[in-house]
Amino acid sequence: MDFYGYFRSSSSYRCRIAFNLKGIDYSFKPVHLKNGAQHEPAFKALNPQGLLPALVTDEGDVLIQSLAILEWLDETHPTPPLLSSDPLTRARERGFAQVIACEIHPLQNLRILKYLTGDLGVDEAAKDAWLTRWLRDGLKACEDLLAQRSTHTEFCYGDTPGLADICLVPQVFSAERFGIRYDDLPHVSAVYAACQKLSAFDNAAPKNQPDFEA
Ligand SMILES: N[C@@H](CCC(=O)N[C@@H](CS)C(=O)NCC(=O)O)C(=O)O
Repeated sequence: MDFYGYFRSSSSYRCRIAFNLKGIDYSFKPVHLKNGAQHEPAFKALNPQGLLPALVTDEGDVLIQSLAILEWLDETHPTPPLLSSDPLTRARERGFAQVIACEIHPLQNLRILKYLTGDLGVDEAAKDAWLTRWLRDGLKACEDLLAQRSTHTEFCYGDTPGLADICLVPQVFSAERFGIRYDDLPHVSAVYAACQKLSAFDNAAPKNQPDFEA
């Protein structure tokens, strides 16, 4: 399959972790977000939203939206599973993933930051305040959700990494990139550290991608 991504894109990062955990081979098609390649007609023919990632399956079907791609990967390559076999835990894993993918990440997206600093004329300090407000609030909610668990497992919702961890790690990476602190969030920090020890996560990191730029 063909995977359209970018080293620094956190929704691409999520999919890379899942590919690695499941041992799925793919052909990487870099789309240079900073240069605006996501707006080119060839890419918009795949994803009219002009957003990464996009996955073209071996049958030629195009999939967009990282959470949908992750669930499709899990359904078509069930081992190891990304979701618990228990419906309640599954709902919690999906809820946690959506806190990140639907509530935090959209507010740090390139097009949003460009609109703030370009169209609205917001200065760098105000942009940083925006990022700090929304990323900190979001990670604090993740911390509180992890603290509420009845069992404090090594990963978010179990002894093996799953959907929630796949979403958390790129979000913490983004916090680091934007200079947002999270060292006072012990559960988030512990899960992040546990994931970092796994090659599936390390190999998916932006610095280890073929299109990486310092
Ligand atoms: N909800 C989407 C988010 C997709 C998204 O925002 N992708 C970013 C990269 S992480 C992007 O392509 N941004 C391009 C832009 O803002 O112009 C998903 O989970 O796939």
